[in-house]
Amino acid sequence: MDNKIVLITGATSGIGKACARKFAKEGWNLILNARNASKLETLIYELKVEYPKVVTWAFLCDVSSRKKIETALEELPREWAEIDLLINNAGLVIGVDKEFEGSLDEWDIMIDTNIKGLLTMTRLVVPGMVERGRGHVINIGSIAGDAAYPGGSVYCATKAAVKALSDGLRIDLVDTPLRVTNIKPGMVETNFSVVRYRGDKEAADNFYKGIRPLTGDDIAETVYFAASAPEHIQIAEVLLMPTNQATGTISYKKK
Ligand code: 8X3
Repeated sequence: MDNKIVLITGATSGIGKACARKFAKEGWNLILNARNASKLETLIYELKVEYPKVVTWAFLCDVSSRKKIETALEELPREWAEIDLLINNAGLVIGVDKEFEGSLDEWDIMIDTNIKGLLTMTRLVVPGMVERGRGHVINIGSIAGDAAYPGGSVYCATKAAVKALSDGLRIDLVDTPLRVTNIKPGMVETNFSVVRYRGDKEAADNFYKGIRPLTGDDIAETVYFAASAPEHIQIAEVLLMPTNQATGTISYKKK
């Protein structure tokens, strides 16, 4: 393929979708991951309408399932296999409970997606990059990984893990041309916040009252900036937040 190839996990909403549009606009070929086939089809259709020249591959699987990722990678045609950029974006937060009260099942989902999904993708995609002597992994971490906040214990722990895994990978790749970036957004208004409040849109909207939050597009611009930096520059970390946010230690109160 003439154009560079980016694989984006969790591509059908929020930051992932914004990244898909940004990289399509910039002429990259897109491997788009999602769990939901019809949402993925809709995204691919929308991208085709907006960017008629875009070339896409649907990478349908739940990143929390190692087996499903392995199968989806095996099914990747040879011309798609040489991935230049892996954007580990798939991630979620469910609930704002205390660590001694929350749902073990919801915590499993967060840990399996935010940590194990990201790690499996990295483990399976990076060896090819090392072999080819080129590649970049951009992890979507969070300000939540820098310090725990009330109502965020397990989610914050998963994002602290993303920081450790990004730093560890950067160390392990230091003698290669590959780059590793951890993007750490603060408050971003996407469907992500609605999932945090288990579907309660009013509670999610309320949270942003009085401030202008970041958008998925704001984050996608930063991701693209890191991806398109000259090869000798490794943007290791970016912490970005709305102008009226100063720290990550916000209180996510129960409604
Ligand atoms: C999302 C940032 O602070 O809303 O990762 O949890 S925060």
